Amino acid sequence: MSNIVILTGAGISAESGIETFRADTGLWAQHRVEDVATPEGFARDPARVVAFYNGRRSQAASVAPNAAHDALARLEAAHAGEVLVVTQNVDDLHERSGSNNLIHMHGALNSALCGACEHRWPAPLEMQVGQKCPACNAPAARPDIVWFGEMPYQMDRIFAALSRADIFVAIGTSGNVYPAAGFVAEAARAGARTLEINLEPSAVGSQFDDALLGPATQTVPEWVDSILAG
Ligand code: BJW
Repeated sequence: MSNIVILTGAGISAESGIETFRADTGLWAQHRVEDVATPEGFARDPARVVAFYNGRRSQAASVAPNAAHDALARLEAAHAGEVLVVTQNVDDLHERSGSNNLIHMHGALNSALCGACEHRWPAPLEMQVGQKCPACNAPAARPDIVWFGEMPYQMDRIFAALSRADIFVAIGTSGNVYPAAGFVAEAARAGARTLEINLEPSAVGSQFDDALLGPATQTVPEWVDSILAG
């Protein structure tokens, strides 16, 4: 009975129509990271940041999960051991496909966070700058997103899962952002077999035991079928 930890990145949602970050025409080619994905950028120009995430939230609401998300939900339902999906994505396509054992380590578009008391509540489709927190009334609402320099969520739970993983798979992530890019080394140290699924080898591709190259909507269902076939 194997325990499987799966790290997903923007590539798994690309074929649903959500842009990745580091492609030539991706989000970081259109916006400066410092402006939209740092606490300093939010402090300088909250309207710009709120508008950026409002646009991303409405885009995510307009697309559907694809065969790769569906295959991971199928794996969780049918596999005898633990299946944990750790996603860096802030869209909700994994949960809409039926994945339940899921960690959003970089936050979620559909959540709002109070910058004063850390209360969380469902984000409206259009957040406003200075919206009041329903718990403490401070005008300090922000998108519940982990920006550069902030601590990703549920790291203790992720490292505990990596330490007991038999199989670690990274899907559609470029391996440029830490701590997620370090999970393959952590899993390998714990004795897991490691697999990278991507269009091309990532920045940390040489650290994986195996690679499956191709679009996620084909490669992920193929891999899930092979696991479920035993
Ligand atoms: C397909 C496909 C298809 C396409 N099928 N595949 C120096 C060394 C080490 C670390 C650091 C350092 N300096 C600073 C740091 C830390 C920093 C960091 O890593 N910086 C690097 C840039 C060097 N990290 C942090 O700050 C993190 N926090 C942290 O470390 O806390 C600890 C700490 C706190 C305080 C002080 C000190 C330490 C936080 C990182 C937050 C990342 N946030 C973002 C934006 C917010 C979310 C959002 O707006 O959506 O998260 S950045 C962005 O990158 C986003 C993503 O989740 C993340 C990863 O991107 P991803 O998913 O890999 O996408 P792409 O576009 O890069 O790649 C897509 C891949 O898909 C490609 O490989 C394609 O080939 C593939 N693909 N189509 C299969 N159809």
